[in-house]
Amino acid sequence: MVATAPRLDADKLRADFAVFDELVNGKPVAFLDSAASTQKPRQVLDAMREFYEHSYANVHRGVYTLAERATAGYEGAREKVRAFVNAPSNREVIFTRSATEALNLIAYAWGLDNLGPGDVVVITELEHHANFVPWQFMAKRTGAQFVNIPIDDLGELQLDALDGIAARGNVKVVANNLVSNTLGTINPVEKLAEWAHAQGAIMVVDAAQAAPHLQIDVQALGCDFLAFSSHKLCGPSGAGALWGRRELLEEMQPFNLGGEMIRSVALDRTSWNELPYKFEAGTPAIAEAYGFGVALDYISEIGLEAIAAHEHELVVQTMDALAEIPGIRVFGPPADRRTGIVSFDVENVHPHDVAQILNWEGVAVRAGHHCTQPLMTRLGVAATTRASFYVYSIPEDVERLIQGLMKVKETFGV
Ligand code: 7TS
Repeated sequence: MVATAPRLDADKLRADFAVFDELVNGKPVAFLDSAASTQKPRQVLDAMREFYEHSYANVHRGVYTLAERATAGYEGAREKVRAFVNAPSNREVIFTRSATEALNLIAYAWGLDNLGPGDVVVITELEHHANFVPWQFMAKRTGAQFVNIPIDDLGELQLDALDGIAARGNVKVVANNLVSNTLGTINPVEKLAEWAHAQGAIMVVDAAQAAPHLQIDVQALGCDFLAFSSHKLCGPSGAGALWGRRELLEEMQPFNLGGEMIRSVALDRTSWNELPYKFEAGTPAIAEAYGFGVALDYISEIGLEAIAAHEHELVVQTMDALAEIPGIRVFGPPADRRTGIVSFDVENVHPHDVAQILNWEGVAVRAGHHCTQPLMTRLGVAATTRASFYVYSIPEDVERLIQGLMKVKETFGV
């Protein structure tokens, strides 16, 4: 018997997304900007509406039925996040506003007390600003060095630079994305985590661009913190998650202060609540966390293996077609070492002009630096055009992208 890889039926899934039944500017939309944020299926939207209508109150404080339902929905979502990343305990899962907030939480709450002169903060040349700027800021503030792992011309990390970095001082933290949002590169986080631990450092993983596309197992990755957002995996915006190793979270001071995160407050002394509440001050994004959990169910049911296989087919189709067009340069590694992201440059045409003409054709892509300016500098460009895929993307979207690019070339005479 031949084992068949799991597959998804994108045409069938598209029925869950109302936007694909509509015309945008008179055309059906070829939505190729899922790396920025995904569309939302009816299942998530209906569940959130139902939650607001029948189970809504503030969480963790009421003894009445609605508050109990709301708390059960919110805490149920925490359990879904835990299972999704195979975290050992619910107490290690903190709801945040986004991956950005989760990464800032680590940089502040861990960094302020653990970094100082002589220490080294290690990031990479292909970080999203969300995992770059907070560490740069914290290194400056504490007097630590801020050192980056360079990439090669394909956008892959040059791990032979690690010895030189270790020689520079006391490496305390290594922060890297599991998948690059600009190139789609899948980074060797397990290896980096091993190296980080050998230096006595912690490993912080930005999984914003990985969690929607690859099975995540924080224990197998061997990292210490991992952050991701709901809105990139069919869930609502305004919700994200941070997983952290319990010993570290226990030792850390809180990030936000106020209600819910305390055990007791008096004029002379305040003590902190237990995990995870110590890091969840104030009223959280309750229905959004609930919707996040429903989105995790939605994509888990489709299956991450099927999602990865589907995106791979679209990436191969895109890269093959782009290779046929003179004057187009594709950035990043070969298709088998990336997720569903393709960044490229059309010679002599600014990416914003490319995206504008594609928009007239009903093709939605992102043009810009993608919040990765150090990477743009390394690639020697100010911006790229980026197409990115998700469960509802279809080969016809790619065909429309390619036809649109022909229009771009015709318009600019390139
Ligand atoms: N890390 C990576 C790798 C990302 O791609 C993003 C968002 C973030 C962190 C921040 O996530 P947020 O949910 O807190 O905003 N990336 C993108 C993008 O590529 N285009 O728009 C947002």
